[in-house]
Amino acid sequence: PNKERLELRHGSHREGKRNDAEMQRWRDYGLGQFIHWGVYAIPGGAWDGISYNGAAEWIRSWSEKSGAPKDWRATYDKLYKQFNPQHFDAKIWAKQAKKMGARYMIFTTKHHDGFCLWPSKYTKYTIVNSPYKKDIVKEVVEAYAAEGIDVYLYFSIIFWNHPGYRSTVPKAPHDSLAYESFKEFTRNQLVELLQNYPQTKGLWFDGSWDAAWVNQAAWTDKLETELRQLKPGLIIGSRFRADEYGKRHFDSNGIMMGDYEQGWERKLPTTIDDTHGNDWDCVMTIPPNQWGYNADWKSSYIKTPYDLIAMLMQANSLNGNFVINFGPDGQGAIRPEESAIAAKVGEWMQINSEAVYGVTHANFPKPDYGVLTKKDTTLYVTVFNRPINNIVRLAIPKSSKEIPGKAYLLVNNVPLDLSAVNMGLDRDNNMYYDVALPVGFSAAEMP
Ligand code: JFZ
Repeated sequence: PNKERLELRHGSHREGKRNDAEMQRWRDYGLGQFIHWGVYAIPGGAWDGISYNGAAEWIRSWSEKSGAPKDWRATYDKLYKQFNPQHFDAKIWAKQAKKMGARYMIFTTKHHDGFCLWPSKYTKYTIVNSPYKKDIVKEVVEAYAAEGIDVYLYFSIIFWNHPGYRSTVPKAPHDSLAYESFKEFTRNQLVELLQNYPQTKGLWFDGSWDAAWVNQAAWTDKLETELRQLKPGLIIGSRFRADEYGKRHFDSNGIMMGDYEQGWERKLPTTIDDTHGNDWDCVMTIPPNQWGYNADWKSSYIKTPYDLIAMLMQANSLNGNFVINFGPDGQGAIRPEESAIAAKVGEWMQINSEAVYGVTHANFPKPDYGVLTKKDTTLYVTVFNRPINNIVRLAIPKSSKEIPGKAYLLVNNVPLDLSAVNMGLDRDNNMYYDVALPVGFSAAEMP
């Protein structure tokens, strides 16, 4: 039965995909970089020799019940007085991201603790009052823009420290009043960021799950319109606001709110149907779930460059971008282990990036040995499970107007044997082609 469509006042602003140049540019990125940096990088997941059992950027919420030192919050809230990163050089980060092959980056201007890495006029809890003083957001935006990498600003709605912040719907009059001032503060900061950093391509919202925020459908709707007017072409994901029924990401009619789906956090779709035809990206940590710097890197599984490349290709084969997170330390240095991973991914991208940038899903049967991406008349076959007979078989739908003419390896452009195979599967809708892999070229060459 057809479900009745609701008349929504604060639902999605659009049906179907955006088709402007800015959004097409976003779609073509393929690979991005996330950077989580803030005062949480100073403790790096531990204090006084005791480890916090959670994501390092959440350490302020550490309770004494779960082992936090006495007066932990008061200690944390003073950490900005030691924030003076001596190794911070945004140009080094940007060059490394460029070498990795990232075409966009997302930077934490302010995480849940509320510490602003730019000199916001609207709070004292900013970089200006740290010993570092200089505008870090400006340095980052300019360094990445100089490398041709598009910058997106991460902004947490949650601000644990702000007197007006409420996580649940305010009931008492003084709470409502406080929250009104917090809303105005949030709006002012967003306008400030867009005005201060006109190179910004989009905003990446977080912490918008609070009941108090979800309850603000009319106001957040108006704010979204204001931000988009301020910066035509601005890209905002599905994690900004809720409709009047409190539905997030997708409104009560099931239509995505925002320009791309932000629900793929540390997870990936398996089939194209899982994506509902939406634009999306996957943001991924290198450890299981650490975004900010955690000094203890060894006690959890660290994804290998191979793991990340497999995810990158899975994402791109399903029309998504893949974003790898980095957590610089309290001095502003990206740890050597992360730099090594970035370098390895970059080596692979050096050879294979044309199978990543500007590609789309190839609407052919998915092979078991790997994934397919497509650009114009080129089909890219990324092989992760090399067939034991060294033959990669492609199934091309009979309805396809494109017939493989030649095959070669991206690594050296050497032509490979390609032959049409008549499987005699008369009721099958596919034609088959075999590509012989050279025996000397092995998966061991993968990072
Ligand atoms: C949030 C933050 O709390 C975290 O510290 C980090 O910044 C990350 C990128 O975003 O964590 C989330 C947000 C959304 C989901 C899970 C964790 N989610 O939608 O499943």
